[in-house]
Amino acid sequence: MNNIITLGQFIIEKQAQFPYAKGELSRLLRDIGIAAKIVNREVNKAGLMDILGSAGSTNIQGESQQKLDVYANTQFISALTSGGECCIVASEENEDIIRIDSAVSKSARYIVAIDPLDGSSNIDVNVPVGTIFSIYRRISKESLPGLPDVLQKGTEQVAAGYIIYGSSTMLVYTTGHGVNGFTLDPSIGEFCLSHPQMKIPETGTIYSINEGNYVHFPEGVKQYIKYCQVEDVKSCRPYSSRYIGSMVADLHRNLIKGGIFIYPNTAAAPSGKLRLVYECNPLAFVVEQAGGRATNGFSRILDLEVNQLHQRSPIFIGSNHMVMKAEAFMAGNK
Ligand code: AHM
Ligand code: MG
Repeated sequence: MNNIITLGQFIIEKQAQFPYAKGELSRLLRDIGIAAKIVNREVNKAGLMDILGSAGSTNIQGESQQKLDVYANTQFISALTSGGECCIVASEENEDIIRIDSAVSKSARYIVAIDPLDGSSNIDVNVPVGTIFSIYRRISKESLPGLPDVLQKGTEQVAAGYIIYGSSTMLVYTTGHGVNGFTLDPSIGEFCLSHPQMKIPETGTIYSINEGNYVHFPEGVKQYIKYCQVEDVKSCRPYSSRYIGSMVADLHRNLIKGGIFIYPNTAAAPSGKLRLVYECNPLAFVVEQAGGRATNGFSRILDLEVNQLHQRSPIFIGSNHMVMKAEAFMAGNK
């Protein structure tokens, strides 16, 4: 085994570059990595256990919860609670923030927002699913930590990333100094650095959108889709359409190969489907750090005001040139 750098070693090395760092963020990232391995174990053997299918409950969004949704949520919350570095967890699966009241957590300086199992409607058919996480610094000083600590703009994130439970399991994250990807080596049970300093290609040939909703899309999106389908040798069009329906998987592919992912507003969902706090902001941070772009069609995702925990936003995210092109179509149809 030559030159293997595990996630744990990498985090410690990075921390050493910041002599005043107290190691809390490092420990938080380590806790997320541990919870990811536990969830990965269950996702991997899902077909063998009584863990597939609906849990018979609905989450705050009114969506049916899968048993694995509930399992992943419990694992991440428990890892973050026992770690002691985090004073609030906000989860896509919970209506309210979870304030961690243990003696150590009262003085903890970090807030974590998670979508514990994104794309969970795909679990039963063995399609990749993911976990998305986002870390903020607590802004409440004397007072108890609360909702304002969570409702910070995406620009205030100190770290964000995702885990993709796919043909191999990867953890990809940024602390604002580029993006690094780690692949889980099941034989040693460690995430190992496999994709250092990830960069998204400036442009690509893949567009990802649920085209079944075409009739409900804004005019600018309809025109951009037509643009993607028109033949043009110079820009390698027509582009390929690839839509897994699991955002982490669609985004991960586009991050590596180049492409654009769009979940726009529709007539039925005027603010789109995806959540700003749990999905859009963390993935926008990762993609920007990889050299890409993320907007709501008009404005940068990371600059959007966050007013509600479960706020939704349209998203156009991926390779710089492709996102800018889609924005140009949106601007022509304001
Ligand atoms: P979830 O958090 O409830 O799993 O929903 C988010 C998922 C994304 O992963 C995916 O991109 C999108 O929903 C797919 O939605 P649709 O089926 O409307 O295309
Ligand atoms: Mg989700």
